[in-house]
Amino acid sequence: MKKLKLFALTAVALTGLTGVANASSVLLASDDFVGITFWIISMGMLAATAFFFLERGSVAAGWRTSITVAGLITGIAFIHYMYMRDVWIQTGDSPTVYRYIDWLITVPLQMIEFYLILSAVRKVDSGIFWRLLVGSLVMLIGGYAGEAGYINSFLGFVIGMAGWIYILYEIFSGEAGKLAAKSGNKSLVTAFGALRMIVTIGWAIYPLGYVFGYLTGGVDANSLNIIYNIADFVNKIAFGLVIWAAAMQNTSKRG
Ligand SMILES: *C/C=C(C)/C=C/C=C(C)/C=C/C1=C(C)CCCC1(C)C
Repeated sequence: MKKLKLFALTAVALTGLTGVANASSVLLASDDFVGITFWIISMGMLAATAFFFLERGSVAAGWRTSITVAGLITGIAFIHYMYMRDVWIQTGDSPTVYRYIDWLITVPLQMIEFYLILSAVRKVDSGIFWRLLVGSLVMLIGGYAGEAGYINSFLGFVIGMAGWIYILYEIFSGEAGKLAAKSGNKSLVTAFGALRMIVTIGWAIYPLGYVFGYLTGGVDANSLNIIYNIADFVNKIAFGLVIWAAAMQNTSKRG
């Protein structure tokens, strides 16, 4: 256990140092508010990652994997934020490709979380995970094709929305939603409900960013990036904290 913690912390510290070594020659300007949000969020992701890895051992065994995955999500986002921040500060361009690579890894990991928290308290069919994965791929590939200009940006939006609506269907009315309701575990039901609200309200910020950035006449890179940055802060860090809180509740009841 100690070794694992040490390893996790060393990994986090090393990536932090690599980032410092990569630091650009162009420094953050005091009026670059978008750049400032990139900095704040990258540090938030670092802190959350250290927190989740250190807390992993404090929860009941069945919940540990979900806490590890929460740390992986913020850790992967932390590294992408270091690159995104540099692209923004040095060029003033939207770091679209890094953002979508980050989403492409972290959104499926969040879909795994729904499966993991259900399986912490009961037996579940892995079909739940596969359906959520397909929904998230349709959402992200549609959005990327639209943002990167491979297809018409409105068409990309429609495809992306279809994927998201499918995910919402699965967690509200599909098998995942039904299993959570029937689980009989109070902390799980609360956590599942909170994660569902994050995927509904927190995630709605992204399509709004897309609408303001791409669909309402010309790309407004400032608002698009601020909106996406704030959304990531809520949807990755708060998402993990909700799981951690449920895990702690289940743990104290047992111990
Ligand atoms: C950590 C990153 C997360 C949770 C990213 C989530 C991204 C979305 C929910 C994106 C959704 C989009 C649509 C629903 C419509 C089309 C464009 C997207 C890809 C921005």
